[in-house]
Amino acid sequence: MIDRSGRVFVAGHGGLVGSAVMRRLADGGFSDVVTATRAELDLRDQAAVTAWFERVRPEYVLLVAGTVGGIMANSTRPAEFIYDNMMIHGTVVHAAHLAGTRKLLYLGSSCIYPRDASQPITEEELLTGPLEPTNEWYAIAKIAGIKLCQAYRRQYGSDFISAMPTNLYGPNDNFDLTSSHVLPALIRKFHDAKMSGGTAVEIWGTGTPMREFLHVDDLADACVHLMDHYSDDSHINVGTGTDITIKELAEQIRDIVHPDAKLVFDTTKPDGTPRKVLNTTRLTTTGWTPRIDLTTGITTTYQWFLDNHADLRGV
Ligand code: GFB
Repeated sequence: MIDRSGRVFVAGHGGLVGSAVMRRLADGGFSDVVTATRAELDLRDQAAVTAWFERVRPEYVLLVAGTVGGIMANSTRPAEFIYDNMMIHGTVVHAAHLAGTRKLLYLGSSCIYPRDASQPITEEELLTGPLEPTNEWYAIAKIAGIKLCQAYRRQYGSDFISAMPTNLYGPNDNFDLTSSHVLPALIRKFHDAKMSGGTAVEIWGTGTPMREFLHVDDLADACVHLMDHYSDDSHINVGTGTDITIKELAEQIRDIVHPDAKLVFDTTKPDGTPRKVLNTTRLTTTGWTPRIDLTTGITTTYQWFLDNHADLRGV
């Protein structure tokens, strides 16, 4: 178990994952949690990050910062996705090493695996085949992050671990239709249709791709669990082990948000990876399983949207 009174740095505390980690640390009795806003610290700037670590000296680091987005953002902004992420991981891991950080958890993504990986995807599938083209820039940066942690562990004995979460959603998600992931995008689209009295809701692609969805509060809980109980060279998958088609997801969201709506598939938009479901055996053998089922998760995330997005909810 890591020391609850030790200083913990959450890199990326304002994002979907970071804000969930902040809630989990507060609930877990962590008494010394430190953060830095983008204005205070540019995580892509090695000199600034090194100086910050020398001054603040966090004992533990949860590296959950990054430039993230859905299929469209990944395919249209490849330079930002590869540069920002490679820099952020490089600076923070190196500074943590220099400052003698006791343990660091680096968060990757299930898109690190080959497009045609065997399903459910085990950790061993990494680097066994070509990546999905819509997100290869982000995936390459995330793979570099895993290798970075392994390299520091091998050369310096650093206790740096990597976790690979599946597709995430929850409070503080991005509901912008050009950069969001599918789940918040569809909540917003069904909601917008309901508010405008419309029934047609556009779903990108064919609806046949399969995805696995994990509530971000479950991920945050898994991160703390792994900080307490996992210390290995290999990355570890974090998911539910269950997937559904995008059509089934859209139907579930429709039933919760706007039951009268009709699904219209825009097949000019990309499908991306045909299927992406993680094998979570390694995680479950450490004694962790998720708690929030998809229906509950969608319902509470929609409520969060209604409570927090007066700007977007058409009132
Ligand atoms: O969530 P998403 O953008 O990312 O898309 P990926 C998942 C699937 O939902 C794709 C479809 O087949 C989309 O075509 N989809 C349907 C939609 N309607 C929509 C919509 O309105 N918005 C969006 N965004 N999708 C991402 C990667 O891949 O997964 C990232 O690009 C990251 O690198 C993330 O790894 C977890 O699951 O395809």
